[in-house]
Order: sequence, then structure tokens, then C-alpha cells
Amino acid sequence: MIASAKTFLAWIGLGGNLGEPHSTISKALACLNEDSGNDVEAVSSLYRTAPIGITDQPDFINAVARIRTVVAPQVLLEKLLDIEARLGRVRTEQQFGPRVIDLDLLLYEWVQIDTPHLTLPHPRMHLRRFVLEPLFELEGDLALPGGREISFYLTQARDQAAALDEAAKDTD
Ligand code: PH2
Ligand code: MG
Ligand code: MG
Repeated sequence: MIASAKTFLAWIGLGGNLGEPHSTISKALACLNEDSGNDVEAVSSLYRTAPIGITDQPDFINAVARIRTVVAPQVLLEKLLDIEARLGRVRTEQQFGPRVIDLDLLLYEWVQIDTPHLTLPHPRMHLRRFVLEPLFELEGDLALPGGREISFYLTQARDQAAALDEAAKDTD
């Protein structure tokens, strides 16, 4: 990365459940780091997670990475889409369906924007344990832009899961 350039922190959510997700996630991190505009600073553990949205699909492997970047959020998003394509992702799948690799821009500094192509923070990150748990591992109890601390959303996400279990019991 250009030593003198102004740099920005960003957090990327990584996930996949087709092929060999562990290896694809490693390759995605290598691609991100090899790009002259970004350095990968820290990566969470890899988590095996139950699929959310469409439940009838393989478990996912998920992680979160903190990167330092010189590029603007929209340019970073383009880079992520490009890496997804290079690693074999074809965008014909269902919205919450199985995929080889998914790279989501979760946070870019404390920027809040809402445009047709990019919303920051990622609009569903605070609802997803598969994002919140690895992010909590990396950053501790960070407050999300315009919101509460990660632990607040994690507790809510746990309660939601418990409530769904209760609702399922009611209909048995
Ligand atoms: N991604 C989805 C839909 N559902 N579930 C888990 N556990 N992990 C994911 O990364 C995931 C998902 C679509 O982006
Ligand atoms: Mg996603
Ligand atoms: Mg995505």
C-alpha cells in the first residue's frame, strides 16, 4: 500500500457454503491483501454457522476481516465483487441461497450512507449472529455507527433465535 496515502479502516464479512469454503475464504483474503489498495490487518476465526434465510442448504463457513484501505467505499465494493467473480461466484443464485463466496462490506470507518448499490453499515449485519460473533471476536464491544454496541445486537439475535424455537414448539 502507498506509505504516504491516507488510509481508512473497513470490515469485510466473508462467507460461503459450496465447494471448499475454508480454502476459498483463505484465497479471498489473499486476493484482498495482494491488491495494492488494501492491507488485511486482522481476521477472526472461521465459524461454521447454520444457514439463515433459506435453511435447506449446507452450513456456511463465516469470518470477518479488518482491512486498511486507500480506496473509497464504492471502489472497495467493486473490488470485492471482482474477487467474488474471480473465485468462481456466478450471480444467478437465489438471494439467500448457496454460494461459493460472499464478500460483504460491513463497515467503512463510521460512514453511514444509503445508495442504490451500497448501504453502510451493511443493513442486515446487526441481525446476523454469523457476522456479530466474528466481529465481536475481532473488535470487542464496538458501537456500530448510529447504533448500539455489538453485545446489544448479539443478545437480541440470541433472543430472536430462542423465540423462533418457542414458536416452533407452539405449532407442534
Ligand atoms: N449468507 C446468506 C444467507 N444465509 N447464513 C449463514 N449462516 N451465513 C451466511 O453467510 C449467509 C447465510 C446470504 O448472503
Ligand atoms: Mg451476504
Ligand atoms: Mg454479498
